[in-house]
Amino acid sequence: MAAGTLYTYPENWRAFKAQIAAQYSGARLKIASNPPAFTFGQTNRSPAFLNNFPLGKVPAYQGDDGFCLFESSAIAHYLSNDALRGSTPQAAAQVLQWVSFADSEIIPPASAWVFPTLGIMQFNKQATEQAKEELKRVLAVLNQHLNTRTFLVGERIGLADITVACSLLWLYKQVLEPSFRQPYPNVTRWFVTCVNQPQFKAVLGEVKLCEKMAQFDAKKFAEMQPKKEAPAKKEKVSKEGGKQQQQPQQQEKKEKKKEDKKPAPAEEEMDECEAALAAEPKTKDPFAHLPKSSFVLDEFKRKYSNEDTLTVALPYFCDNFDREGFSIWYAEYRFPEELTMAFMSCNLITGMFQRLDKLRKNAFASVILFGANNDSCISGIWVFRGQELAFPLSDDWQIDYESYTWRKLDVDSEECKTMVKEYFAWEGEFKHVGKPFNQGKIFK
Ligand SMILES: N[C@@H](CCC(=O)N[C@@H](CS)C(=O)NCC(=O)O)C(=O)O
Repeated sequence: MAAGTLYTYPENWRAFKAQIAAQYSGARLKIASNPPAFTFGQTNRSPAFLNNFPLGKVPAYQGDDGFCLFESSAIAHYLSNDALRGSTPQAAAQVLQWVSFADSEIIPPASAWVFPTLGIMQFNKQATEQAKEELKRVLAVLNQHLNTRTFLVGERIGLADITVACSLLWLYKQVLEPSFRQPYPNVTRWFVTCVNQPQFKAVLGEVKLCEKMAQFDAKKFAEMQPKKEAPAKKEKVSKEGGKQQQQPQQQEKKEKKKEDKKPAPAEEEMDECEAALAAEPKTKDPFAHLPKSSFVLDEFKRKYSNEDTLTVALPYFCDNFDREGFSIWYAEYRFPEELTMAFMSCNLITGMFQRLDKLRKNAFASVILFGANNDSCISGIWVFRGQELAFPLSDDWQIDYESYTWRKLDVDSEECKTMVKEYFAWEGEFKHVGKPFNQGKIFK
């Protein structure tokens, strides 16, 4: 069973294909879509990323075993099972047919029509009208095919349905208003069936079909253009919503006027993906609602890093811990049988810490790898701001936490006191870990 990380930006429909396929197949997929794990425009241009994915594009997949793959359809294929891929040569070929159909027949006109409505591409009336006509043809083909079928290939949902439905996602959300989709009832019936499957819902959430065709969002488009150094320009919006010729300010020189009359050079506009990312709402502090705490986590961390654990840091922790403002959790890695080389398991732990860097001000953890190569387990003590597990509070933090079981400890219990002491000091009996691990070597 495949297990690995999918690098993408949030809400990327290309990544959705792989994510939904993984929901069906049971492949274990971590999503790296936000800092610190992944910053679109930075991480994907770093030498380390380019070494694995030379185009620097996302989605990109890296297996826990190091296997790297780019191109969203290939990733979705890899994360599928045989049932999704088509279990006969004919079915598999038909799946490929619909995947190619989505790439070459749906995506180009869908992008031309939908992106201006999201304000991430300039509006061009002719291009939009042409896209609408192309999509009518595409929808008619699908409608005809689905006239006698529930799904695109075979009797069950497969990769063809996942891929084509994801390609139609933004169309159905933004522009396919009831009158436009009315001639294609089989397509809408099939699309609604797909997106209401639990495996789709787990990734897409509730998909609300468009009620009124969205138009070009000129304001958003203007806002999302990168700031230029040139003086401010006035901008008018035509009745159709198209941006008219930009007018330079009067005091600018004639030469400058000439320049400004040219359409903006392509490289100055955001590409569709950067614009989609810029459109993401800014995340707010997930702990903002909590009352101020008397326990200064930073101060404890300073003592823990610089002074003796048992004589200084631990007593400070016990004396100052704020049970209303913080909670203590025991975490155990769920798949110890998959841990092989110790250095890889250590990377797993440190990778998790790196991905959770933004939690630094609100959490502390001491995690230990017990045992030896090919026979080990991981567990730790986590201290979190608030009384709930912090991970679900932010999409940024959800990559690793499902690989662990989490148990909130009663701060007054002997169990908690012992665990805190042992994990903080990295020494002790670790009775709960059991033999042979608690007698074996401890990698810290
Ligand atoms: N055919 C590719 C397209 C991937 C693609 O164009 N990705 C864009 C984001 S939507 C990207 O990563 N662009 C970054 C760049 O070009 O630097 C796929 O389906 O995976």
